[in-house]
Amino acid sequence: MKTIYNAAHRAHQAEHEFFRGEKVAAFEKVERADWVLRAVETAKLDDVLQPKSFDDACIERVHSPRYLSFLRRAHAEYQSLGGTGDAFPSVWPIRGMRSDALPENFAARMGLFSFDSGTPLTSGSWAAARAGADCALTGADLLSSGERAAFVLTRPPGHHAGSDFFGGYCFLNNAAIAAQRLLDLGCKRVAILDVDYHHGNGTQEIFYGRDDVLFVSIHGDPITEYPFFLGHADECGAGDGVGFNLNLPLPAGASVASWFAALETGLQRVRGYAPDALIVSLGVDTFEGDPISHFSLKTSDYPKLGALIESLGLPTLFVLEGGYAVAEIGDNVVGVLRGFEAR
Ligand code: SP5
Ligand code: ZN
Repeated sequence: MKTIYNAAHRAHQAEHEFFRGEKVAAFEKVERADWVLRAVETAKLDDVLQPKSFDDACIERVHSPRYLSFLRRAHAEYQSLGGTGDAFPSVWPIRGMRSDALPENFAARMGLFSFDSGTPLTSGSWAAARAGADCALTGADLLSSGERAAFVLTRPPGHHAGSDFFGGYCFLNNAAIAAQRLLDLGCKRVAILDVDYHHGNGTQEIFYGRDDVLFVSIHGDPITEYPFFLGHADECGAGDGVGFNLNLPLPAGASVASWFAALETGLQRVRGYAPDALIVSLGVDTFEGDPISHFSLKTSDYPKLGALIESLGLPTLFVLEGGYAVAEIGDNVVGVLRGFEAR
């Protein structure tokens, strides 16, 4: 399968994040994509393509215009106020406060449009994320023109970003943007299977009230795991979306066998939905050596995951999400892709 690569990802280079009051090296770093690209090339997967350029209208199908206009200028605005380095939010509109009124104050808007302080907003965040969205859109167009599968190799990741907020290292929801593009190009139903260790709260939020996108996620139980405030098993959708959201949380430390059992449940639900296309939010932070996660998949488990996804027989777009064990991220991601192709 072809890879669509976001060369502009390099513009997003966080200096640090915070852990227990300390500045620690950012986990979501440039080398992640380098390792994946190297593994794609070593495996001779297929061509590596640059993305085409898409109009902002394609992104506004998923993200609100006021969020996008904030994000596009946010770091420049921060700098113009004397801010140095990466920008972090510090104040949020919690329950009982208003998020409809747009504040003038920059710090207030940082908080309005985010849900954590773990996502450094860098001078290159917009450029990198926007190019990533172009990769996702290019991938959707490839499926639409008849490709069986494609791989969107991009960072920063996307699945924690919602219609009008960033967080969890994510700014633009690449998987959601691709799903909406497929619908706009004629698909009636699209399924998103999210196998990242963390619940894809942004993707869930974007499609929660809709029946034209099925969201299925296997993840660490939010009772102990990030993003904590979404991803429980009883979240089934709302309104037209009831029955089209399936969360399969597993306790931190869950076995590989229980993970694959949850995957089987998720795949059954996707089969029952009979979508026209599948998008896989492909995080490999389920790996046993991941520095911030607590599942224990081994490198040899990833080809099996790819083969099981292939057995659905659907046009499939893989979109890179998390995975922070950089030395192994390439083999793990490409293991999934090769497992898909080998069947
Ligand atoms: C896309 C994705 O995988 N986002 C994950 C965001 C997780 N953010 C919280 C990270 C908390 C890191 N804790 C450090 C533990 C060091 N032992
Ligand atoms: Zn993750």
